Amino acid sequence: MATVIGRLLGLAFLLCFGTGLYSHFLQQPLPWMVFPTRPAGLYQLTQGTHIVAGIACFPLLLAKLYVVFPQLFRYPPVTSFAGFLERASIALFVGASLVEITIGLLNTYQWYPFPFPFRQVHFALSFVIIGSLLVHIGVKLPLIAAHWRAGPRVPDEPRPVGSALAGSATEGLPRTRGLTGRLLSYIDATPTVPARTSRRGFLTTVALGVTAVVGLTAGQTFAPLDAANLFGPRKKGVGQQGVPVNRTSAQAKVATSAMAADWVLTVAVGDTERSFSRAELAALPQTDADLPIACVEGWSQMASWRGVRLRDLIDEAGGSTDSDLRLISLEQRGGFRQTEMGSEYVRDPLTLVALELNGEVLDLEHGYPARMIAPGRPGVLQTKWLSRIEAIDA
Ligand SMILES: Nc1nc2c(c(=O)[nH]1)N[C@H]1C(S)=C(S)[C@@H](COP(=O)(O)O)O[C@H]1N2
Ligand SMILES: [Mo]
Repeated sequence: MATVIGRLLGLAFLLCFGTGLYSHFLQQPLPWMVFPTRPAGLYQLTQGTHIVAGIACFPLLLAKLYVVFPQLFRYPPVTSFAGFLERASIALFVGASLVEITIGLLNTYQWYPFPFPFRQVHFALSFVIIGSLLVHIGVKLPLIAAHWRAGPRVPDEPRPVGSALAGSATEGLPRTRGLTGRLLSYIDATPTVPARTSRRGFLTTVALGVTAVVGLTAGQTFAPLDAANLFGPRKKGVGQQGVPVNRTSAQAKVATSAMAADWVLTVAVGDTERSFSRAELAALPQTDADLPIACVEGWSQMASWRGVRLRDLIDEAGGSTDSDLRLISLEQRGGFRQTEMGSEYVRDPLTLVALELNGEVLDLEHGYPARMIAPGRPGVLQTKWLSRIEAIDA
């Protein structure tokens, strides 16, 4: 049972780790990194998977802890070096995992009751988790190998949950010497604990738990599950122009500057600057694109945008689409007032300086007078209330 749940948990953690790294590097790329801009919903998929797999970790981790619980508090706790490694990696793994998924869940609710920066800690802990998981698997490797070598078990009575996990798997195997032998005998010495529930009942409970927490939140990303989205913090279609708003114009303190009659979007390339009023932007050729807003916090929403192709605007201003860009918002403070965009997004014909959303003039809350919208990018980089676009010299 510990193995079955451990595998599922391992899979969920690997999904979270991979999609998490992708999200991290999109936001903080290394200089040589180039990202795919298509499919347009790629980030919606990876980040939706990240949140869903993370949420599934709650019942899985609790189930795993429940199954191995008696062994966690065995006495004496450590009798050998291998045993020490095993204990230490588990302590680290369990502690770090619980903190990781808890702050991750709180983040989806935009609630930060902890005194440290979320993103850096979530990122750093993921390496602690994967590292301790590798040590854990490494230490258990002899046991895992012995299990596979032992061949298929003869079907017998349903095995109770909470019975000695290892003892049965190594029964009848010849004793080996060295670290492996010490480890096996260490694990074999685990006392058998009485059955607390049947295997089938337990697995059903875990499956129901996973289905419930995933089913009741995944709708914030995966549209077909929208109706069942009871606990996801955002609902599809709720918000101005049918799209949720992440940070409001009031929070960003841009209500006045965004509505100002003399607003212009300045495009700076090399030593030249060109400013476009909203009317001038609207007079340039307009393009329609269906692109999602896909927030790192897990919600996403498809929307129809209309505006000027970014590459046309850069052309118009005399720039090259081989340059990376810096996008600057009217917002004076806040982490997302300034973002950078790789030239792969500049060249993509779906990347727009959007002036309209779902058939109407862009709402102030969605970034009026103009906002960036590009395929395959995290919501945080879809800068609202644009003020200035600068080419970054290579
Ligand atoms: N200037 C600015 N742009 C911003 C933000 C912000 O705080 N300031 N938030 C970003 C985030 S986190 C998301 S998810 C999207 C959400 O866009 P929406 O509010 O139009 O749905 O806008 C992005 N653009
Ligand atoms: Mo976001």
